Amino acid sequence: MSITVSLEDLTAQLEQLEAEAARAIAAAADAAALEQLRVGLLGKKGKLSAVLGAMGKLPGPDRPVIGQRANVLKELVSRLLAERLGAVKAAALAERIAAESLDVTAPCRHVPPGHRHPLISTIEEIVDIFSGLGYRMSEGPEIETDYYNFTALNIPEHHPARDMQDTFYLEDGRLLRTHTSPVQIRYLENNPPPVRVIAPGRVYRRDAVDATHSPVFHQVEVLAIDEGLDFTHLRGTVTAFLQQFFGDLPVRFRASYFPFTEPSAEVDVQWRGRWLEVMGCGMVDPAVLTGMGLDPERWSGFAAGLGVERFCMVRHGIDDIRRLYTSDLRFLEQF
Ligand code: 2NM
Repeated sequence: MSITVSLEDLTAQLEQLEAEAARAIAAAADAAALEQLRVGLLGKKGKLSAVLGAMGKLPGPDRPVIGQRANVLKELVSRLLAERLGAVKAAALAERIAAESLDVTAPCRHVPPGHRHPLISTIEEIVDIFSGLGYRMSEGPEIETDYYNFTALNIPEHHPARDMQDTFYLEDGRLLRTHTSPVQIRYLENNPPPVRVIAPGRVYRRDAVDATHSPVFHQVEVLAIDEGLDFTHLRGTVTAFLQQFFGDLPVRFRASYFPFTEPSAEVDVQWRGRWLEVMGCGMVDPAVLTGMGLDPERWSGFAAGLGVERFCMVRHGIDDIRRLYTSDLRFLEQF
């Protein structure tokens, strides 16, 4: 038994399908419902496929008429699906935005603002003053070789000058730097004079802890090398720096000794009526210049070094260096 289908039948079916699809799509509430409709209408086992399956039973000349009509339907349904999908997504977004409204006046959890550690601000202040005097800043490794920390600075092995700066050694013979001068030696290797450079950083000495000593502390070292530099340039620079940092107070230089400078001096400032020793300095020893391949007949230089903790303690009236390392907020919040 064969079922006969007519062109009119199929055309009517397609028209009915179109009307049904348009109604269902317009009523679909969300993306999932639309996907379900797409599968039911246009999928392999969907309603359109069913109609097209019956097309084979039409007389030959009628088939393209239904084929074309089916294509028009397919395109229309696809377009309606896409449009409706856009609309439901936009509606969902609008709803979410309305529901998630943000009250910018609502009270919030209190997060106290942080600030720099007083040691860091002291370093920054010192670096700022020297950059105003035309100095570059340079940094280097805290683990150093014997050469950069001692030998290049005119402190040979087995020389008593080594006792001034006892340090910590690694098993491979390297050591924790006792000053930031090695940074300046490295800087000179890469930058021909004239140079003006300061080297801030952490340094190490084998010292017992007390109110004024720590095996780890911070230094800033200063170096200028040029033609014609003499002790007056050293004195002028150090005095200008100290008066910017501490205010316009008396400064005095006392003869001293460092292996890497000759002559050398300690510098005191008169702070609240007392003389306080605040830095060391001197003219770079010709032996250091020669070691760097510089002719001491042409180049001369001055250098100075200071302990950041001491500067910080004097400035803020702090009586114990350990306060700078214990991270006690009741103390640190005062700065
Ligand atoms: C000081 C005192 C005197 C110093 C020397 C050098 C270098 F690299 F040029 F040799 N840098 N810093 C120096 C000189 C440091 O600290 C108390």
